[in-house]
Amino acid sequence: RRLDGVPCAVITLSDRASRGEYADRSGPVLVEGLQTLGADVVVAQVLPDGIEPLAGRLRELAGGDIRLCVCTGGTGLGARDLTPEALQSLGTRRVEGLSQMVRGLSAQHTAFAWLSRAEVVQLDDMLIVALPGSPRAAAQCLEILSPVLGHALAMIG
Ligand code: MTE
Ligand code: CU1
Repeated sequence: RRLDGVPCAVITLSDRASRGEYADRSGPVLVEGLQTLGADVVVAQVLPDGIEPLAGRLRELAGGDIRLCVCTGGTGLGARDLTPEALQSLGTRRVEGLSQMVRGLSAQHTAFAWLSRAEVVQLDDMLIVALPGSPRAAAQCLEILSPVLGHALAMIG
């Protein structure tokens, strides 16, 4: 399988899910998708929207064993959609082609895909993938990226 044994994290960004106002469904969808690819999901958590919670957590994770961190939510145009800004604040290196791949192939499902500020970036030896928030979008986007994630991680080293 494409991600056999790769230590992964899944982070859901949602103010409401973090307050317990509704159950996070996208995180579990991504955990299952990654496990199906063979990955070892060692972190799965919900954080509130905003720059600091995500940036702080990613800074911690970057020092450890996690090679792939898949985030969901906060890529839209709302005032609290700040996932791309959190990634930017860390001085990450953008993998422009993979962001384009996510949007371009998602557009086969919905034209709203072009509204997503989904991103793929590198932070040290961790690849960070920031996907839209709905469970359906998260599943579709992971599927879109799955053919290239293994090779991307192999290049990072
Ligand atoms: N991408 C895919 N593959 N499938 C989807 O259903 N939904 C879009 C888009 N990308 C969608 C998608 C919608 S409706 C929005 S508003 C944006 O992602 C941003 O989502 P977010 O604000 O939940 O991060
Ligand atoms: Cu939308």
